Order: sequence, then C-alpha cells, then structure tokens
Amino acid sequence: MIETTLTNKSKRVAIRRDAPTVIIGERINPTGRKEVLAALEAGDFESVRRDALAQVAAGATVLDINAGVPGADEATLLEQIIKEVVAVTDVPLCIDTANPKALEAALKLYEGKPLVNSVNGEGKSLETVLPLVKEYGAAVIGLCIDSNGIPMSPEERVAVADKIIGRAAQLGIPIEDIVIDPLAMAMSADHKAGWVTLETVKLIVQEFGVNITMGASNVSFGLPDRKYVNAAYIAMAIQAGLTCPITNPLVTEINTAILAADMALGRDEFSMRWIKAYRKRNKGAGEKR
Ligand code: THG
Repeated sequence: MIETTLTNKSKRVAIRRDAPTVIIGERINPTGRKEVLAALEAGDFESVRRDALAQVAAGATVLDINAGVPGADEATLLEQIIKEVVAVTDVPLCIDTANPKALEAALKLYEGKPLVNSVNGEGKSLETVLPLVKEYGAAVIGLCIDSNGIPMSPEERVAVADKIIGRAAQLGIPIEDIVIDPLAMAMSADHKAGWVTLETVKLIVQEFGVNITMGASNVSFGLPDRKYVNAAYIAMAIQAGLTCPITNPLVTEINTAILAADMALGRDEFSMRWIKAYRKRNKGAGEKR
C-alpha cells in the first residue's frame, strides 16, 4: 500500500487508500474569492488566519496555499501567507503556485515535508519543479496535462501521469511522493468531463497505485446549487480512488459526503468519525435523528 507522508514542524499526515480521506482545504486562494483577494491586496491577513483555523476545525488535515494576486510579488506574498498560517495551525501545507521563484522561496521557509502543487507533463515544468521537489524532500502533485493541453481521453491522461512518475524516478523521487491529479473540469462546459476524470482515477490506481488528488469543486463551475453536485461527485471519486481532494470542508454537504464515503468503504470503524462529526455539527443537541 502506497503511503504519502506530509509533515509540518510537529504533525505528520499519512495519505493512503485504506485510511480516511485527507481533506486539503481549498479556501486560502484569492483566485475567484473576492474577499480574500481584497484582504490580501490591503495587506490584511486576518481572513487568511480565520480561513486556516475554520478549515482545520471542519476537518481539513492539509491546507492548500495559493497567493496568486494579480500584480503582487507572488514569492513575497506566498512567504507571508505561509508564516501567518503556520503561526495559527500545525497542519502540513500544499504549496499551490506555478511560479518557480515563489515555490523555491516557500520551500526554503517551510519546516517539514510539504506537498508541492504542482508539476505537469511539459518539459519546462518537469525540469524546473522536480529538482526542487528532490532538493527539499517534498511530495508533489502531478497534473495530467502537457504541452498539448488537457487530454480528452482517460488513456492519454494516464500517459501523462506515467511520464511524470518516470521523470521523478530518474531524479530519485520515490513513487509515494507523487500524488496524481487527473484534472477535474466543469461538467457544465463538457458533459463528459466528470466521467473522463473518474475513469482516469480508476486507471491510474490500477496501474500505479498512487495517491490521487483533484480540485473537486471544479466539476460544478457554472452550475446552480454547486454543493449538491460537489457532494455527489466527491463520494463517487473517493470510490474510484481519490484519496486527498482539494475542497471546502466548511460546506456540510461536501464534508458529510466524504465521511459517508469513508464509512461505506470500511474506513470508519464503529462509525466513530461520522458520529463525532455529527456531534460537532449539533453541539448541545444530544438527540439521535
Ligand atoms: N488541481 C490542483 N490544484 C488546484 C486545482 C486543481 N488548485 C486551485 C483549484 N484547482 C482548487 N481550489 C479551488 C478553490 C476555490 C474554488 C474551487 C477550487 C471555488 N471557489 C468558489 C467559486 O469560485 O465560486 C468561491 C468560494 C467562496 O467564495 O467561498 O469554487 O484542480 N492540483
């Protein structure tokens, strides 16, 4: 059984297919979140600290950190956000940047083993990101996209994953440090998008057995009542082999779908996690319903 280990100064998180799903909290991301963007532009980190604490309280055991504010110096901002988050929580971080300078600055500063988000199948990405992952002993998300764009078929996406895993191996990065992202896309834009991603997950698990992540909320872009779509989709993706979704644990529908999926797959002995989460949602109200 492949196990991906992430650490912070004091905490260790193990991602593996027979253990409960690891939630990577998505909310520290100014892209598409106006309040976060405005706060960061104003140099206000209070909302970042609040988002960190709230997501951890809701069950996130890793936090995605994205500092993509247009016009800002991403390396400096990413460093600042990491410092703020590390000051209030002890979960490992997922460093979400396409900027190699920002990535290196974050890796230098980070104490522990983070998850780098991400490398893809393009030569340039493989050549810049993988050596940094090796040097700093990090784990890395490999996106199933290359210079030809996002492949339309599951098999072509698997081929990109194969290429990333192979290149990493050449550098001495072990397979357990690679987490593959099959790419979750808007189902409203392409009616096969959800299916292609689920099929890709199944094939990658069969072929490599690696851990799988995805920006699971992407599937509902452009739709009304997104939370219901996200909840159903994330449960299906967990059954297919998703082990560490990047999602919003503050949404009860998503959170409960993950817990129920884990229970259905035999990863919640005596339903303890389900019951504990229920009690937390209904503080004070002891009644069973
Ligand atoms: N794969 C990997 N990393 C990723 C993604 C991925 N990182 C970024 C993104 N995709 C995952 N993160 C988010 C963050 C927010 C939302 C979706 C994915 C989101 N936000 C709401 C919106 O845009 O409507 C706003 C929520 C709010 O305001 O609270 O949906 O695919 N490796």
